[in-house]
Amino acid sequence: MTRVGVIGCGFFAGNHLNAWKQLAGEGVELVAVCDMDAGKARAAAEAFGIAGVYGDGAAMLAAEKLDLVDIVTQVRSHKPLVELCLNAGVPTIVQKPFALSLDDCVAMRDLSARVGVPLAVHENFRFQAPLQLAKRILDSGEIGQANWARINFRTAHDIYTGQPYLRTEEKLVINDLGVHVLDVARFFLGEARHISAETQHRRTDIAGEDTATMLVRHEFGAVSVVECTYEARRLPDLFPQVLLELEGTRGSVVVKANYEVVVTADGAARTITAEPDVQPWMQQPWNVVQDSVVATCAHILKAYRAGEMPGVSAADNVKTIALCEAAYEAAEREVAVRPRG
Ligand code: NAD
Ligand code: 89Y
Repeated sequence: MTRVGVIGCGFFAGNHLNAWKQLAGEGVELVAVCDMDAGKARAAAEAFGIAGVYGDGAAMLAAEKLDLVDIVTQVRSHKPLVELCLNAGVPTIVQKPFALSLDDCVAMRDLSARVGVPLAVHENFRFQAPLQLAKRILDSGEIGQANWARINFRTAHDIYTGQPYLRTEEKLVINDLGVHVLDVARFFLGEARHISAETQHRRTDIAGEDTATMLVRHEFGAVSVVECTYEARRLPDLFPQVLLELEGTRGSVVVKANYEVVVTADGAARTITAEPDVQPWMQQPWNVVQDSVVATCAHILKAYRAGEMPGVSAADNVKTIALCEAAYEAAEREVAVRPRG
């Protein structure tokens, strides 16, 4: 049995709570929730039948015997909460973005190594069902060595009502979405040698940039074009699907709208549909993300139980954050930038 406590019961936490509940069959027990807003903690506890309700992470850790803490708060609270959990010896997961500065991410990664307590980042977009299928096809060797990709997330879905804090972030789209799509670029093509980026602030009633068009040269020579925007006014709006075009020496994998995956290998093409596993608690248009939350939780849980590093470990995510930092610098200085580390 893995006893899980969740810190943060806001907009996105319902997906984590539902995911852990869905994993009950795998031996997960949701035993405690915590939110500094007492009403939100109580509401989550009632909705999910959770006995432990707390307004403070330290109180939760002192009172409960937890095997895993899942932090689903906004980014500025991540470092103190991660430190609290790791110093209490509890394996921890923290939502994206890991932190706003690379130095803070490195400090959390290093603390995890020093105290010998695992830390992972809930980076879920690479777990979207069609991307997982594309990765399995790539790993099978069917399309040969991948050497070019285009990854995009283009939407004008109203994200600001559910997440009003996004309106006031002065660095918006790379920190909020770039973390996902640059992570996907690393997932398929490996580490980045350098990145160039153009950012745009197309919507005038928000504080930050809402569009980023990035070009990555990867260590092994591959190139990716990585795009994310909250200001693409087109229908159908595919929020929150990530699209992918991946080309290799023998063929390609293209993830199109609505989970259609076209695989071309040695001159022959076939189409597969990689639908997310839709559960009754999920709703459109979020279900591909909600399914990826379950997959991310299951992946990290399995790795922690086996004493292994999850694919989305803190050490892995530091490289995505380094790429985001380099993208902001590249856009500002109008040059290609090598990520730190
Ligand atoms: P939110 O503000 O709606 O909820 C956060 C909750 O955390 C609030 O209820 C707040 O009271 C609580 N909180 C803050 N500090 C706390 C502390 N120290 N102790 C206890 N409770 C505390 O935010 P949200 O929209 O749910 O976003 C949370 C995180 O999820 C963000 O990092 C966001 O980027 C991320 N997110 C991820 C995805 C994804 O697909 N991976 C999607 C949306 C949001
Ligand atoms: O904050 C964003 C994320 O991480 O995934 C989708 C989102 O909620 C809005 O685009």
